[in-house]
Amino acid sequence: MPAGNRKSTLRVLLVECNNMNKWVGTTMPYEMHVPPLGLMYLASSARAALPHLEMRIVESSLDCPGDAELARILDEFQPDVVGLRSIAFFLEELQRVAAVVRQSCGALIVAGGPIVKAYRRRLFDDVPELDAAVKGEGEETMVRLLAGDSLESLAGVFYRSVDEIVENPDRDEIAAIDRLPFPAYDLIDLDRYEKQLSYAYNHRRQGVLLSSRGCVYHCTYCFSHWQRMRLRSAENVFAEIELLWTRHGIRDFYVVDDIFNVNLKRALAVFSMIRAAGLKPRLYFVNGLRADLATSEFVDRAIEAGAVWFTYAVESATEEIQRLVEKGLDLAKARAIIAYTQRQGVAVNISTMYGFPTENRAMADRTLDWLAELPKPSLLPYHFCLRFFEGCRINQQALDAGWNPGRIGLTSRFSYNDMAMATPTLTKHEMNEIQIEYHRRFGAGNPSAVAAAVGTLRAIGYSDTEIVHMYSVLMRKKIAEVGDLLAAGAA
Ligand code: B12
Ligand code: SF4
Repeated sequence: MPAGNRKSTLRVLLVECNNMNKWVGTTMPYEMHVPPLGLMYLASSARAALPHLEMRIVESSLDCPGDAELARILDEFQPDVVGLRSIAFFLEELQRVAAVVRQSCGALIVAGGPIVKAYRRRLFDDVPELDAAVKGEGEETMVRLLAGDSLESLAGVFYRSVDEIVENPDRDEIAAIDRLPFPAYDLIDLDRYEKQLSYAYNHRRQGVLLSSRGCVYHCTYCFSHWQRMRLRSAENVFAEIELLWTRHGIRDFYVVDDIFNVNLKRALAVFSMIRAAGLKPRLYFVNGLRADLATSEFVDRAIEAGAVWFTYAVESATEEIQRLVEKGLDLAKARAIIAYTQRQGVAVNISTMYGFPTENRAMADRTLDWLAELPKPSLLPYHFCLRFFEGCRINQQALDAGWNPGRIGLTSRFSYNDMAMATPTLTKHEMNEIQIEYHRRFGAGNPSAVAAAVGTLRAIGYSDTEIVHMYSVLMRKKIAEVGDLLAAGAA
């Protein structure tokens, strides 16, 4: 590996280790695949710093769902280093990929992504093939590693030494994130991703945008592996949009920031640059927008700049739970701006959750009643059972509320839409009832909600094929045409 490597070119294979079957269910005819942004960032930084690299990016469930396919890629590429990104949910896939890599070649195996801070040194027990794991932000650590720095001297890693796992100090996060090179879109096949479902369940040439890193809030249930929040400048964000527009022909941009609207002035500046340049992108805020920071001006300017998809993270409409999870959302402001956005005819998703420590049936019902007071239901049925990720403060809150420790850990391995388990304040039956009640009132069980969602999707440019594919995933059954879907709404 690096220090002792005599070859003039260093070959680095980066693998997104995910298993979309596990996520959407094995019977699904369509899968969601999003360009692996973290790996594309790593690749562009590494190439900019070290010209002698040859890099390749693959997504395991898309490019090599079988061991033989993965072994073939390894045999053909002959990597010196294999970098694996994963999240806690996909531990088994990380294990599968690491085992095949170790059987196939002698490359250095390095893990990264949220799974590292979730599992920490225990990851080396679960994945014995690992040589090292990078904590949090990866660009600088990866560059130093590939430049030949020894693992002993490398900040920001865990590594396997002779008979122990060593943790080095954290690396400071990059302050000037405007200096990071834009993600390496040339290393992924955009045509291939267009055939998959995007984060907004349509088939488009996908641009994925991360205009900030981290978050200023500290909700107790949130898993964040960034240390602090950093914003890219409006100019830098616009420059990336323009580059993706001109060089890669991308028209659909999926914004994955934790809170894109945390700084209103910057958000408005991005929108006015898009308009001034005469670009007409479609913007999808697929991750969270903070509703009580949004204003009618934000919504209007966003729509003028092409926004068609807004996602507001509410979680619970009770003051008790807002306090417990330290989110502190102003529910009156949230309701007003959500209603305003819905009236503009764009897609509006409202993410809510149930199953919080100390939450009882009356509190969970209050969230449903709050949703009923809005002009429309959430476009996507986003009412999830709370999941506990290792390292989150809510785990201690659950223990304090008398939860069974074994159950807390278990939930992070389930998908958000998997069935719920009982809590000390909600029986399993009640948990199921809450989910059924949500779908009866706002989701697939309400024909007028489905019809309204279909109308909005068509209005923002979704084809009927996209709508059918989207609902096949959401309802976990194959729907042949939109007519069937509207009829199925009553089922
Ligand atoms: C986009 C996104 C998705 C997309 C696409 C996923 C993808 N391609 O990664 C979709 C919608 C499919 C998705 C789904 C889910 N997601 Co998601 N998702 C995100 C989101 C919003 C952004 C990810 C991203 O692009 N970040 C930006 C890049 C730059 O960061 P990064 O990938 O972490 O990479 C950096 C470092 O981690 C490191 N790094 C990463 N890989 C490697 C590899 C090596 C070798 C090295 C050295 C370094 C390194 O360097 C990178 C650059 O600094 C994050 C939240 C967030 N803000 O990060 C959640 C997040 C990753 N998702 C999460 C979860 C739980 C899920 C689901 C399991 C939800 C569910 N239960 O149904 C599903 C699983 C399906 C799936 N395929 O991922 C959690 C993971 C928590 C955990 N403890 O593991 C997160 C952190 C959200 C949260 N706070 O809960 N997700
Ligand atoms: S849940 Fe959202 S607002 Fe809260 S800390 Fe996480 S990213 Fe920030």
